[in-house]
Amino acid sequence: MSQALMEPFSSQLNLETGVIAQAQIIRRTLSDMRTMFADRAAAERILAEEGDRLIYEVYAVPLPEEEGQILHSTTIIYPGRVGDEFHMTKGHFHEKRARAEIYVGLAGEGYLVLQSEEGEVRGVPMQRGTIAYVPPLWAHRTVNTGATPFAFLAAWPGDSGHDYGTIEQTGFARLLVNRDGQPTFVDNPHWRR
Ligand code: S6P
Ligand code: ZN
Repeated sequence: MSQALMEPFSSQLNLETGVIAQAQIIRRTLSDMRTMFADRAAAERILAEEGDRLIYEVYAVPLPEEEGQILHSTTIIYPGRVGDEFHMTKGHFHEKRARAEIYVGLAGEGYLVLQSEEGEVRGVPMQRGTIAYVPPLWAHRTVNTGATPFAFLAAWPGDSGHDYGTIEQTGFARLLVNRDGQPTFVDNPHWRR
C-alpha cells in the first residue's frame, strides 16, 4: 500500500511557558466546565461576581488524527481554585481505550489524575522534568496544585480519539482539594458510576 509522503516539520516550544508558536489554541473557561467542579455553587458565584475565568489552554500542533501519526500539544493550567478544588482539565478516556499517552512536565506543579473504568483513582505528582505515563485504559485529567501556571507536553497516537462524555456524566471518584495549604485527595460527593 502506498501512502502520500508528508513533509517533515518542526515546531517551536517555549520550555519556560509551554507555549507552542503557530499552534491551534483551545481555551477552556469556567463557563465551559461549570458542572465539573464539585462545588457548583462556588462556580456559579464566581461567574456571577467575577465573570468568566480562563482555566486552561491547549496549544496543539495541527496533524491529521489518523493511525500512524503522533499527535502532540501542550497544556497550560492557570493557578486557582473553585471552592476548595484546584483548577484542572476536563479529563477524558481515549475513545480507543487501548491507546496510551506520555506527558512531560515543563513548568509549575500539579498532578496527573487517572481513573479506570471501574472507578479506581491514581495520582501522579508532576513538575518540570517529570515524564508521566498514561497507560492504556485509564481516563486522565491534570490538576494545577501550585501558585503558578502548570504546563506540560503531551504525545499520543493519532487514532486514539477522545471520549469526554463518560467523565462528564460520572466525574472522577476523587478530587484534589486544598486542605490547610496541602493538595489532598477527597471523595467526590457527586461521584456516580
Ligand atoms: C490529549 C491529551 C491532552 C489533553 C489536554 C486538555 O489526549 O490528554 O493534550 O487534551 O491536557 O485536557 P482535556 O481533557 O480537556 O482534553
Ligand atoms: Zn489523552
